[in-house]
Amino acid sequence: MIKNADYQALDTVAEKIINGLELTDDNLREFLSLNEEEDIQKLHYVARKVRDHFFGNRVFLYSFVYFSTYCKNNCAFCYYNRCNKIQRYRLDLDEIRRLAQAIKKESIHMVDLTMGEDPYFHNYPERFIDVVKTVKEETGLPIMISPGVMDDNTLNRLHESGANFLALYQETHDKELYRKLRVGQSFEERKHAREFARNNGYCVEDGILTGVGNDIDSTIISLRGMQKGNPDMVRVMTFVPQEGTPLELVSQESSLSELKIISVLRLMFPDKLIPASLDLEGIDGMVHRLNAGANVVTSIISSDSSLEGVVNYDRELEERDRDSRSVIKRLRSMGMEPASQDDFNRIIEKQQVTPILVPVAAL
Ligand code: SAM
Ligand code: MD0
Ligand code: SF4
Repeated sequence: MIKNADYQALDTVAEKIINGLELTDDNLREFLSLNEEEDIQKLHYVARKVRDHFFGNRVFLYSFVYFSTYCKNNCAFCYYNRCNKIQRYRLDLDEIRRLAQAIKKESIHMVDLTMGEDPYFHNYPERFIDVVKTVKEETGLPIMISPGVMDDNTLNRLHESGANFLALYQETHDKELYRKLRVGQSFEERKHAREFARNNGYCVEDGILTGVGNDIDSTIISLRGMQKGNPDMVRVMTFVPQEGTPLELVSQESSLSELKIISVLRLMFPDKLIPASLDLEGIDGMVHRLNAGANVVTSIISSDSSLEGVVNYDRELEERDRDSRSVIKRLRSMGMEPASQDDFNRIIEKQQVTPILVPVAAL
């Protein structure tokens, strides 16, 4: 428990962060090394103070549509890597349209269209453009795309078709660790796609994994790497070992480290979007992540959905318990509320008005 005498000092730290104080690497190391429960609670308290200054008790909600689990890549951490002998699916346009009609009834701010790097779409990008157009038509909502690495021209065409947000997580900005995680995938290409999108009208999300061989120094490299990219949204997810993958025998880290990193992200990105993913520990886990300073709930799936999450804590459960109604009920029990759609649209539109850097070649 935090002592009353400490609150004033903690409020002063929060004030300084709100007024632009930047954390040093020593600060990051100190916060990431915290072990005592009381000290960790103080870190979460300051993170909540900073978040509440910019967002109040308002939370954003994203629904998650994993519309194809085929993938040509071989990420060591991912259940859907091409070498894993699993059941896969690919939704057709009618199924996606019906899903979008159902999503329209949920109270969410954005639809996250996610796929593996499925050659069916990557080799014929107009197929993915049709998916984005269909979901935009049916929902009228902002759209996040999580397609993996796409070329500049395709990103521009997707933006013109209604995609507002690109989620493309580096996993780590520590190049040595990157090579072991995103096997055979170019670090620079992945980084470029996010930067190109950011400079051409998209909001972008970067993210890292923890519990995947990242020590504190490696984590600091990733935090600074994300900071350099100036993303609109930043995330951290605890690595969950997946059957049939090269890292399946790694023991899963507790979420304590993820919660500390969420709070550190809040202190580094005071007014940005930071998600509490339902994929890891569902709605109970959401509470801890919001209390650590997150302000978005992601991976919302309707209770009768048979679609995958990414990590799927609830794959075996009869009924998914991560629909928007259950999420909002728990939010309200914490004194939090869904934000308005206007609040969210203002964030998206703010990105649109930033100067679009015209690639030199086009001058
Ligand atoms: N194929 C797209 C891509 O790789 O960018 C989108 C797929 S999904 C959104 C990919 C993300 O989920 C990864 O970038 C990683 O951050 C997260 N993820 C995948 N497998 C995971 C696991 N086993 N544990 C935790 N996070 C995982
Ligand atoms: C989530 N399952 O937010 C989703 C996924 C992709 N843009 C997001 C990792 O947890
Ligand atoms: Fe494919 Fe994405 Fe999974 Fe990597 S993380 S194997 S690119 S679905």
